[in-house]
Amino acid sequence: MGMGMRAMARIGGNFALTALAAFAAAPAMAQELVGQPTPGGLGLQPGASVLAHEAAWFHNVVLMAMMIGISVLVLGLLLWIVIRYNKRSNPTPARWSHNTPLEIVWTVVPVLILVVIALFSFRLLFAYHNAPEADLRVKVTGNQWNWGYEYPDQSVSEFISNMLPEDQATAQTYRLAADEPMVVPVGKTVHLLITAADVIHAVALPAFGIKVDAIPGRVNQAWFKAEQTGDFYGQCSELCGVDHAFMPIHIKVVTDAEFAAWVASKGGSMTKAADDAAAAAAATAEAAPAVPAADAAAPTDAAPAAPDAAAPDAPAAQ
Ligand SMILES: [Cu+2]
Repeated sequence: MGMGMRAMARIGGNFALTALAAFAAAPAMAQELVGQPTPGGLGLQPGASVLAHEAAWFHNVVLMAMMIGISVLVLGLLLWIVIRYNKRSNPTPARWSHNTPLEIVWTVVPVLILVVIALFSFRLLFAYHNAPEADLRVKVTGNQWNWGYEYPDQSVSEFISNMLPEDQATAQTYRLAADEPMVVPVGKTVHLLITAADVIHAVALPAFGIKVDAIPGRVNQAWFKAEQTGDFYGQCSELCGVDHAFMPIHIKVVTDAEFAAWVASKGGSMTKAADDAAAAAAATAEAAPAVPAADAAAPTDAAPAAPDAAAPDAPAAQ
């Protein structure tokens, strides 16, 4: 009996120590690896975008507090009933049933808990949907079993991103790293236009707080603004077939200059949007020869003014 108790105490003590060590070690280890899973890590990956911080706060502060509070309350009630109302301490049990005030309390309190969760949850949902103005758009297409990335504003046509084979990746980044990552500039708002070519896939990138389905015939949207340069890894998160585990999402965040160099290496142009606006303005000028030459030339010089060049004609025509 004595031995048994001692062994139990030792196991309990070891468990408590292990749990404590895991909690103490997790934040320290998690700080070392941003954008990828940490071996032995607990909890969410450290965030590198505003949505990831907000989602982590919602989970760690709001939801965890409620889960712990409810668990402790229920455990306390159970222990109280077991100790106070067992057969020995309470030989003659009460025979009453129903207690209206108590029933109102256990209906209203859970409703209030859900309302509080909903308030924070909707706030987060709106943050996901109210994306700031895009600095850059990337069309993301899920294929069986790789990803296609296209940059319409920079005229970078779609390229395919395949998983790096085992002998070219490190043990840590195998099944996370890709041969042709999506490259984006740091500190810029990136809109992802997400679709699929065959079956449903999903874009998930924990460090940016993103998980959005890629559905054939439909364009879903996600956004992020990377806070630091580096490699960020995610994976397809919708079971999409036999190679589902082999189509990682690898996003490389670089400086503006590096991004411009990368766009050039892909045969794209950083000024594509400006080029298009200028071309549209020139076309408008040609289509309306009556416009004085000075007015026609102005929008060509200042590309963003191109839509205004057409505007004065429109109300006149109606
Ligand atoms: Cu997939």
